[in-house]
Amino acid sequence: MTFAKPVLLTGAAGALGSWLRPQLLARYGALISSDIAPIEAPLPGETFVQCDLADGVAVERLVSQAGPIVHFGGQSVEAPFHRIMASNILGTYNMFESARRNSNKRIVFASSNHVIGFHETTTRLDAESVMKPDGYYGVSKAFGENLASLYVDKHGLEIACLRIGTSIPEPKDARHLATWLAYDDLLSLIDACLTAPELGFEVIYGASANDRGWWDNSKTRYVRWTPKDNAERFAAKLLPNGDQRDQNDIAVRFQGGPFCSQNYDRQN
Ligand code: 15L
Repeated sequence: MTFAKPVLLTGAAGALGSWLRPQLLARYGALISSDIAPIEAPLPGETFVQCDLADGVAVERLVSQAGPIVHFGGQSVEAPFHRIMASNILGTYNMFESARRNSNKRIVFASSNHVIGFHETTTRLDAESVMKPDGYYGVSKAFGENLASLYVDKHGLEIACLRIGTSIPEPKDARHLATWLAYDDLLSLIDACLTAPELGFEVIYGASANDRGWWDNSKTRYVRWTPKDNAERFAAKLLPNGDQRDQNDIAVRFQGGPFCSQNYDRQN
């Protein structure tokens, strides 16, 4: 499929962005990549624009050259509030507002499982479950989802918020057996969002078809996506003696794992 204007990928220098660049380019024919950090060299057919998401003028210029937006830029782990505020809160506002002004209707927004991180791992969630962020990072992604909802309802944008679990080449620990999103499944998810005939506001959990998963996507309204991989094929290697973790450990008890235990000082 091709679009009238090139797909814009933000966060292009990050781990997921670096993997996605050639894939999106091959699928959609033209790509504008952007990041606050430089990349080594653009690929044939790719244009790279270095841009700080907190700089509204630069974001507007970037977005005006592009069509659909795959917004993976910003801080991707927990950090001091002011850093999160600049890249993820102001940065996401700049991105959605520029999209509105330039009529770039469709956005795939990399949200995160840390929007719901303080749900216990015994709870199965769907898109309507209440948000329970597990840090400033999770709060910033919750902000992004709410901003998306506003821009869809008030301005007619089309935004899919991907609550990505753990997208890495292979699961590395017991938690990842539930949260893993294989790279090929991430790509098919982005593609399903970009090519859905109709899209409004959608929240989709980004996890492979993991036997131990916690998230239910059966209520999606617009996007039809069936992940193919399953972290269970790594279980025997990761847990040769079964799951012996202390289930009362904060990082085990809650879905956000180590993001929940970071700075946790609740006494009761
Ligand atoms: C995320 O949102 C992070 O971007 C990623 O680095 C992982 O920590 C992932 O969540 C996770 O929960 O495993």
